[in-house]
Amino acid sequence: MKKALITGITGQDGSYLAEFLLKKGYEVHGIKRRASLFNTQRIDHLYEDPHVAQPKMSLHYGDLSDTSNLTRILRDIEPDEVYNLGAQSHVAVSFEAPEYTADVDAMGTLRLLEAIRFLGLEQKTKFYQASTSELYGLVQESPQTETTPFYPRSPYAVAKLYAYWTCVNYREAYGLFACNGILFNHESPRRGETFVTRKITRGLANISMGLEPCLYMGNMNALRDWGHAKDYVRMQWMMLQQDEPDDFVIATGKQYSVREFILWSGKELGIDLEFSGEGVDEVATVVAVNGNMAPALKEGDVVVRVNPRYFRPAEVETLLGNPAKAKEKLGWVPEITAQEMCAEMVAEDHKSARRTALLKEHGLELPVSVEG
Ligand code: NDP
Ligand code: GDR
Repeated sequence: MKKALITGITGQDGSYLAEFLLKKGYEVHGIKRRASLFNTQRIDHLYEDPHVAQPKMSLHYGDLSDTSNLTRILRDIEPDEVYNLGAQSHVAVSFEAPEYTADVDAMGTLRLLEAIRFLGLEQKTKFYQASTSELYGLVQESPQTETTPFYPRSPYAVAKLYAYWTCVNYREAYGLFACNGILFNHESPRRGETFVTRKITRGLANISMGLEPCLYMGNMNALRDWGHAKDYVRMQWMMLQQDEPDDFVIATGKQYSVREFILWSGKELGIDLEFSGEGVDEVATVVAVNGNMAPALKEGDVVVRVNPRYFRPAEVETLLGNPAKAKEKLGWVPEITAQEMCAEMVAEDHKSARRTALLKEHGLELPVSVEG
């Protein structure tokens, strides 16, 4: 039985990857951070009580900022594969906490790779690094491929650039089987609530049920190549099953704006929206309500406004990936379109908004977090 260690197992990708590897028969180990509240919601359905069985999935307390902790976990498990998905992964937050982001996203990767080397696991342990399309930042060519020059535009992207090259360097210097997946944005109903797609699907679902008044957005002109996390974790595993380590762009090859994603989400809720105004005065207004998914809305309601607090000090305006190498060498193609993914996300968020609205109707009001 192969053993895998996943950093970031409690995150969006970590949860899908753990599911995927368990189905493949792996023994899965994950690093979780100590938190003052439970932070395992995304993997609770995979949990097996360690008191009664030898579980297929085990969690270890740890942190990418703690060298001895990482080394001890690696020594105890001796994994066949390490998936380094743990990160301070929010681009806007990285401008607020640049040093922490560098410590976890850049140095954390170095710590793991050094621990593998220190423990003499170079020939046994394969390493996957969660690299990102944010490396392209101010894009130098379009669509972006594995050879497009990088131009990072945030502390997050700069930290991930360090991690990218460290991974390449350990491959070249020490013969480690280390791969970079240069993944473009990928989303799902498990996406963190403050990333733009989930902020939109959750926000509009709440508004449609009368739980929030309005959605406040940043730069709606931004263009992204959005895929589904389920498709992308499959590729993370495929990369480590090759004969030779290599780096791959993982993307859909299609690009849409944040504004388009808002319109799709509205449609899924039966709301037709129209944008008007410009810059910080731009709004989206309801022009028709169809069906019964949005009982709180009527024609003329303003549901989206712009708020400059969501603008970034330096923006990545456009990203579009060319996944030809992944298709050619590994036979990978994405199976879920951005529109299908949006529909799935809206359906899940609407279910949860209905539940909250029902409780409210019965006097059991739950606070709805809106800060994003
Ligand atoms: P999430 O933000 O959903 O998950 C991040 C994970 O990292 C969480 O489990 C989090 O723990 C953990 N983590 C954060 N800080 C630390 C730390 N100091 N030590 C250990 N673990 C930590 O990210 P995604 O699942 O979306 O992304 C996975 C990886 O892929 C990340 O590295 C991200 O940067 C990268 N990436 C993501 C893309 C995307 O579109 N989703 C695209 C390209 C790259 P906790 O749950 O406790 O917060
Ligand atoms: P990104 O994702 O920065 O691409 O990083 P995010 O969803 O946060 O932003 C995408 C684009 O939407 C614009 N935007 C807003 N973004 C947020 N979060 N909130 C808003 O209100 C808002 N309004 C407009 C942003 O400015 C941006 O242009 C994600 C993360 O998962 C990274 O970890 C990963 O590496 C990259 O994708 C690929």
